[in-house]
Amino acid sequence: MSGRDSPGPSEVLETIRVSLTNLFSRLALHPDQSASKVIPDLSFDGFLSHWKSNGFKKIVTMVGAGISTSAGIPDFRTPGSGLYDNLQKYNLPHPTDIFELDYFIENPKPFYALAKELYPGNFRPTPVHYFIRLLNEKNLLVRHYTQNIDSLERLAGLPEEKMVEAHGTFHTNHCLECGLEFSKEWMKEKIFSDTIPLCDACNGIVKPDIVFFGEGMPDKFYDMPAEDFKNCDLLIVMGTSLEVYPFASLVGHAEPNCLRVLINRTSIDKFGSPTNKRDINFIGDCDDAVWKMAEALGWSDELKALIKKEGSKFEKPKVRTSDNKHNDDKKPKTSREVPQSNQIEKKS
Ligand code: CNA
Repeated sequence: MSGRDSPGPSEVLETIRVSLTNLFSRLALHPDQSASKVIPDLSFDGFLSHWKSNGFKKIVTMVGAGISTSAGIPDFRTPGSGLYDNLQKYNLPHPTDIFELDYFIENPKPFYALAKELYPGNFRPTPVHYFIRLLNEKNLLVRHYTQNIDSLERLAGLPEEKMVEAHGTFHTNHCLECGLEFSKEWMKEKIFSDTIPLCDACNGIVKPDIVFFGEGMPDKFYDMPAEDFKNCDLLIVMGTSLEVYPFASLVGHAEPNCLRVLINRTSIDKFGSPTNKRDINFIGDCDDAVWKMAEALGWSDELKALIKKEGSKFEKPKVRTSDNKHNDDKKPKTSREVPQSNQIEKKS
């Protein structure tokens, strides 16, 4: 869901610079190749003990759909459960067409049917989202770059100015013909009443401001990395296949002495090489990884308390019955034991 139609000369130069940096780091031909490893032990445990003893000062996070799968939102590319394997009911010529602008203009129905299923507000944030909020509260987070359109970062309480929602959000909506803006509430009403949203002024199609293939990324995405990555000492990349450009090229902005940690269920060829000096791979679940980080740093109780406090905002007030009175008397679960089914009960 990305890509500009006609980038300007400075964007072209920047893309070339980032591509070359990526290529050099993949080939381990970085100008700084004689330097030693950024930390002595490039295993995940080595990273945790370095963080514990030396700390990091400026952290950038970069995430994709994998940080929201434990909330119940499918990603794109996981075989079987990913969205691209489950769009048959929409009879699309190709699964990615659901996010193609040209296809949308011809046939917006499949997109709006999917938008209803995945509408932000039906799901609650995961431990990863709250861990990122904790990084911010500890003044360690420079910026959070997300490809997600589920707004779970906002729901987790991460301030808007700390985020770059690279593929846009459902928070604002515009008419594709005349550019008139429509509110989130207006769009939600259309989506949930299965009505194709048409502009009150010109009858054009109104689309949420999420970035489709063939559309431009928000200016912030181009403006902020140069400053954000300056002196950044840790880049954490979570739950992304790094398949979608230009978002994936952000990893090339990290300076040679910036440690880059990839946390993902599947390994990614282009991330790290056997001779790399600063890349760490954690192949597994990102909720597990953040709990390991929290534990190593002594933040587990704080993270649990934050999840518990914020989680209560999503819960319906209980109606006391003799049955649940009995259950209430049982020992309370810790927040880590609270099931992360994450489907938010709709508030009436
Ligand atoms: P992707 O290409 O589907 O990759 C997701 C990656 O996450 C895969 O490599 C998975 O192995 C991995 N993964 C899945 N679950 C976990 C987990 N629990 N722990 C660790 N790793 C996991 O998705 P990307 O985000 O890389 O691709 C970018 C697209 C997907 C963007 O345009 C998004 O807008 C779009 N997308 C967003 C959402 C959302 O907002 N939640 C959902 C689906 C797709």
